[in-house]
Amino acid sequence: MGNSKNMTDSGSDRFEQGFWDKIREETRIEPKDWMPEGYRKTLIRQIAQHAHSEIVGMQPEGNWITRAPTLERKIGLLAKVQDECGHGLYLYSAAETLGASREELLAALHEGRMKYSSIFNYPTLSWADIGAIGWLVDGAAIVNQISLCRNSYGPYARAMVRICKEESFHQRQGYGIMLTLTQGTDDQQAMAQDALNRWWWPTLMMFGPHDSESSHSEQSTAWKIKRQSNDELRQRFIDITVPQADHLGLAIPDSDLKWNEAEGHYESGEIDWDEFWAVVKGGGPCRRQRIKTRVDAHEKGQWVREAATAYAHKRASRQEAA
Ligand code: BYC
Repeated sequence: MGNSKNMTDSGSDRFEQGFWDKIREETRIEPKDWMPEGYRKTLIRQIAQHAHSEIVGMQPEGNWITRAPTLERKIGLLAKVQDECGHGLYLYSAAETLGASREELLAALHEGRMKYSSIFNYPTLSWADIGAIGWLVDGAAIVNQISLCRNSYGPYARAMVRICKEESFHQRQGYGIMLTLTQGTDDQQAMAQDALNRWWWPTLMMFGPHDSESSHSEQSTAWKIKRQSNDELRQRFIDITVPQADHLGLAIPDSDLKWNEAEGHYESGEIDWDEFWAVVKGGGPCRRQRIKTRVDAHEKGQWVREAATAYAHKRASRQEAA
């Protein structure tokens, strides 16, 4: 690996200068390029947190596959959950290019040493929650990830391009579910409103703390890992989503929400930051269940990994013999 320990420790001025030249010129940093150790560690943290979010995010939705109301909805949801697994794979692969193995990252997730997005610690109580996740959670993910398509690390940026394309289908299937429910019976409309009430604020929390409270933003912005700030992206999401809620005939659960004509943005109420930090620190309503389900799935999949490894060895030795 190009950024071996010796190289990063010695970190000669020439290498460092070359790194910053690339950052300034918007040339992507690639796995074999020299990079500061902090840059590598920050990327591993963020990419792994993102990968963990994808695979833990399969759980709240996977929970509804057997209960989808129609065959078409079931097929759509199954495909979405499979896509999320694929996104995890692209992201773990991107982290591997930085020298972090999938095994060690998964162990860190399972042992609570690494985070995943706060949003997946909330329960999916009704079918409308599947609509709300697609519309809001995937909608928020797209806003964040479109920005990440321009991040400075090549493998991460390229993974984001593909993930964003797939997320846009997810967002549309979620909005489609909400549209069907809001055009349905009074009970269905109430279900859709209830889902929006429960998912709105946790979705806004996905963008992270206010810029003033964000410990990593300044450095990550200098390295062009982050291209827009937490608050800028959150504001963009609100501006895009409020008209969509209006179209559905649903009310955003924020009495302070109002359009500011002069600014060209919606003003909104304050997030409950105590709740955010409690969830981030492991206190979310479903956290224990999510980790247990993940660890169980990992243990049950041990034989699959062993079989795949044995098959790969067999193929390699046959090719060698041929
Ligand atoms: N949840 O300095 P900050 C998806 C942590 S999956 C938990 O602003 P940063 C999808 C943060 O890690 C969506 N923790 O951090 C999947 C840091 O803690 P440490 C996942 C959070 O990294 C299935 C501390 O708070 N998307 O799309 O500069 C179905 C200070 O924060 C959260 C990504 O992961 C949170 N919400 O900015 C459907 C995108 N927010 O490490 C959809 C990639 C903050 O110092 N990640 N923290 O202990 C990012 O863009 C950035 O990491 C963040 C945070 C904007 C999230």
